[in-house]
Amino acid sequence: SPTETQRCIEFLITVFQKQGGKESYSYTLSKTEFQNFMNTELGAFAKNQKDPSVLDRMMKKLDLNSDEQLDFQEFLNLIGGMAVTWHESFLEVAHSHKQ
Ligand SMILES: [Ca+2]
Repeated sequence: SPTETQRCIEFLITVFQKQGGKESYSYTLSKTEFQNFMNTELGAFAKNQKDPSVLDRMMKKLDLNSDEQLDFQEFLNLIGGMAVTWHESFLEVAHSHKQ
């Protein structure tokens, strides 16, 4: 049976394909699909952004080849970036508890 890590990778692929399949290109996220993904899957993050152009700017930054679609690699940069941010905030919390 798959390990937790394998399941986690598989899950990311499923989430990406499910979201990406809503418009014509199955294996990329359009701007609408990206916004939809952020609002449904990362709603807490999206709600904290008072400025609605934040998601626009994020999309532009993530779309490395500027084709206005996020492919799986570009999507993983988003997940990776969030993981690093969350990891750092865990470290900060752990650190502040020590003092
Ligand atoms: Ca792209």
